[in-house]
Amino acid sequence: CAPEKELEPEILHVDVSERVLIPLTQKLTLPDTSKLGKQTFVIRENTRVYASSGNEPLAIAQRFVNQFNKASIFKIENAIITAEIGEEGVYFMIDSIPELMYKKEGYTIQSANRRLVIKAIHPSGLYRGLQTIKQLLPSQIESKESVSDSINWAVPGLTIIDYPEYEYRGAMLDVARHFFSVEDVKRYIDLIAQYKLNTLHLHLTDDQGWRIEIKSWPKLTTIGGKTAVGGGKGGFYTQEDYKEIVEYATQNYIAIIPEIDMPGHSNAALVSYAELNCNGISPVMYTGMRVGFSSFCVDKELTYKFIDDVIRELAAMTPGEYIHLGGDESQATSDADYVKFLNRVAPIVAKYNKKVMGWEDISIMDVNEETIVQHWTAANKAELGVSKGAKVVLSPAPKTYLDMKYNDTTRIGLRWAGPTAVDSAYLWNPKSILKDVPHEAILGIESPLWSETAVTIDDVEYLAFPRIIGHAEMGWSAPASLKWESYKNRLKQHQSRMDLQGINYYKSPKIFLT
Ligand code: TNX
Repeated sequence: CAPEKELEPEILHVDVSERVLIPLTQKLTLPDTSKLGKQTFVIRENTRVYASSGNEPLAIAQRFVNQFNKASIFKIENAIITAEIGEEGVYFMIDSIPELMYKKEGYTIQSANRRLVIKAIHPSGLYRGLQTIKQLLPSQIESKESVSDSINWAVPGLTIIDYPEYEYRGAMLDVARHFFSVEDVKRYIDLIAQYKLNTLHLHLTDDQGWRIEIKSWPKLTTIGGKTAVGGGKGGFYTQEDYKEIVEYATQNYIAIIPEIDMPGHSNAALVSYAELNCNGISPVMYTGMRVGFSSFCVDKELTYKFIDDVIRELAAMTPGEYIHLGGDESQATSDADYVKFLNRVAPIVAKYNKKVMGWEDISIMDVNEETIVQHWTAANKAELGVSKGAKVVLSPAPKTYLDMKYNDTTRIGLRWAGPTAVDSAYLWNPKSILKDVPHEAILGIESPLWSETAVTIDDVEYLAFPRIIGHAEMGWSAPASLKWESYKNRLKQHQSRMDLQGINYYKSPKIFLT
């Protein structure tokens, strides 16, 4: 290894302002100016990467090595396990950290001349810390092939103590209106994970398509999965596909929340099985964009046998705690029937050891402390749920619906809650969306992307990016640090990172070079 005296501080000094972070960290401290240059950490050919014992820290450290080796012209060696911090190198260590008590996703980084040390109390924190490390390196770290220019792989000297403001930071993808392949979903996971989101809610069923194989009711997918909005070819996930998505998400410390929408938004199921309809007659597949016309048959016993089978099979493949029951826009079901129905279904979810999540409309049923209601349009309904003890996730449509157009001229998107420009998506206060809701009841923020107008993953990226990045920052960073001008400048500096990843983001002329 190169002795310290050979280093040239002038060349190695990296100003942290050249490495802007999104989301902002909670606490970042720089070494005093006289030591700045000397404190820069540089990755060289002989740099070793270490992890504390256990599969997960090692896998996270190896992820770092793999990404580095993809981008760099010289290669570093595979990560190895170490019991303690010793020689020069990069360290991913599980440790007890008093400042991070109860902060499962928190982490610390210390970057100095000889060592770059990431510590956390849980592997998920190491994984979040890895995302910060990538942003502390030159943007070429995102390159998918080795960059030929000689890159100074330097991390500025600093100390970070970081943890999320909210425990739930999510994205939702509607795979029912248009279907997205396993590869597409993995790509979306990659893109959101780098901004420290921890939940992906999959809207698996709707009037236009049923997208998850249920072995005891096979026609759901062979019939109900056959089409999509606009009459396209549709598709579905086999149980193996779904498990592959769950596994991929787990490796990225993202929980999957599957949604089976009920009692409304159920036309695809009702088409698949005539006997689920009150009159025993199947409707036809629907490929339009209307909502609110379908309902499961509340007074048929078969309905509950069906839902028990679906939830049993889904719960068995879902390690996360929640099953989302939808419950939105059930205009074809009376309120009395709606409550009767959901009060029978919620215990089925509990029977399979899962907790209920639903759109805020479900607040009129017997929700409890374990329920999550998801606010989207009617604050009073979410407030009702919270008054009964439920927790809330915020997805206010005018701010977080990624399927809204950015402005009148953008090529895809709906209009009903928008248009939503990039600044508008960022400029809102999660604490003032609902009245009389204690801060502890707000679990976090989710950005839903309904896919009526999104046909390909390129369309998804166009609608999601960059708005979802702002939501990710709101979910992670301290509220007092959220300033549009600062965020806008940082986002602009992330353009090259997005370009290297081939993200099809909307190039808002207010922010990016076009
Ligand atoms: C409302 S938000 C819906 C969806 C549509 C979406 C389009 C919600 C719970 N329901 O069925 O796809 O608007 O923006």
